[in-house]
Amino acid sequence: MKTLITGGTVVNSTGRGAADVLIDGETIAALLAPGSTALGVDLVGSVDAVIDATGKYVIPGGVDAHTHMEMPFGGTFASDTFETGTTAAAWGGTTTIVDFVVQYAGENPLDQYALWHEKAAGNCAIDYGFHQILSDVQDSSLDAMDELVAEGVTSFKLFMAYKGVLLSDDGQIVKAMQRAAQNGSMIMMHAENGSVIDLLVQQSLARGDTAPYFHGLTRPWQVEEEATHRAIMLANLTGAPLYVVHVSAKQAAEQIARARDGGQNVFGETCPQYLYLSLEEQLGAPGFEGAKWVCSTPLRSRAERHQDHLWQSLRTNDLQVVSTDHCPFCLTQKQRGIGDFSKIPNGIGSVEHRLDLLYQGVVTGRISLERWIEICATTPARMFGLYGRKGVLAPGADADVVIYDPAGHTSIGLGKTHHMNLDYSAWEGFEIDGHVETVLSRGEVVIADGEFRGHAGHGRYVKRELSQYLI
Ligand code: DUC
Ligand code: ZN
Ligand code: ZN
Repeated sequence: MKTLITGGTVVNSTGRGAADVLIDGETIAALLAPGSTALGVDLVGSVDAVIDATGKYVIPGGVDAHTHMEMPFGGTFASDTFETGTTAAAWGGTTTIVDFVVQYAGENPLDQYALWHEKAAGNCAIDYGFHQILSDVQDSSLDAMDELVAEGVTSFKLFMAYKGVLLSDDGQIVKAMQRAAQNGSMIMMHAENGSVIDLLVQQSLARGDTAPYFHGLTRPWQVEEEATHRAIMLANLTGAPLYVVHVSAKQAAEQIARARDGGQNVFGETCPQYLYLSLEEQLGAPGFEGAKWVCSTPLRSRAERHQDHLWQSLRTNDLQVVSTDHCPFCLTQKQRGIGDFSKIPNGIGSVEHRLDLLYQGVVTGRISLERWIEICATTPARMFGLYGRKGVLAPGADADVVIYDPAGHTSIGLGKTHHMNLDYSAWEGFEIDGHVETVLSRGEVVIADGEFRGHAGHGRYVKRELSQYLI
């Protein structure tokens, strides 16, 4: 099957230009000067399908490097399955996710890895890879790391919070970092000081401060900055590369910037919720409403201008990636925490909206068009060993292509554009300049004319290489 996308402006992280895109089977065959006779043949007549992208951007499919489909958490499971979550991702122009295999204390990492393959295989609408969460790191976890790297799981998330559930102490973190330094893998860090949070939570509940807002107040920026700094120091000690996930505090971003300026292999990710939403407006919503936005790290104060600082850090490359940390829980699940915010399952659902939300940064002049592609597709692909196949429109790459209409419009919310398995939208009422019009995954049209045309099982496991930032 050959497809020709004509008349559009191709945008890669390196630049933009008018070009036609020729797709042969699952991969991109050529980028051609506009006009179907560029090779001296009538291309339009020789292909099976022609897609007119006149006036549109033709961009690489988004790579969301941080999702939690079906994650067991807080006594329940994230509400999107691999099928519903990857379908919603496709609607939003994301064509690859990297999801987290969860290993809780006491579980075998390799068994969990096999379990995640069972959950995902045959169910995904788009391609997927895995990172592995390691909790309470043991010596056996270290050997598992080597085996997992051989399986294409080349990054490991450790937690400095959630004691007794996910947390590894500093000695355990150092052991895992030492192994990562040896086998070339990336350490991803949930950087919050868990002991301090646990104390502040106890004190808050004892005072009767039980509403969702206090989730934010008991995880203040100081615990994020401190843990980020500690993680950077431990990475420095061991020589391991470090990728700090879901950075929300400007002070944590500053720690990352400082480490990078000092020459260390430290990288930072933020998420749309930290760029747009706030402690005051969302977490502080009346009654139990704020539970919709309980996630960790928490939303930060707008008065303290964390959001502006994160946008700036994205523009200046002090932060490199925007992922979603997609971890949706329905209101019925969030209600476990009525009267005790610490029982609200942590997470926000955004996998469908990342490209649209970040495109608003282009519209408002915060980032360039090319930077939009870089932070949403190219860098996450390169960071996690997918580049070449994913994150770029070039001959030989997988034909994961989005046709984005800058003159289009997207109204986010339930009953509008919402395909996540979630009974509310954390983004209700957001009006987007721009629209994901057509999406191809490995050459197959999965979204077109306002319809999902893909199918569960199209998405394949992608065995990742080592981070291409370290070679
Ligand atoms: N943060 C969340 O909000 N949800 C899942 C895990 C995490 O670290
Ligand atoms: Zn986390
Ligand atoms: Zn996460």
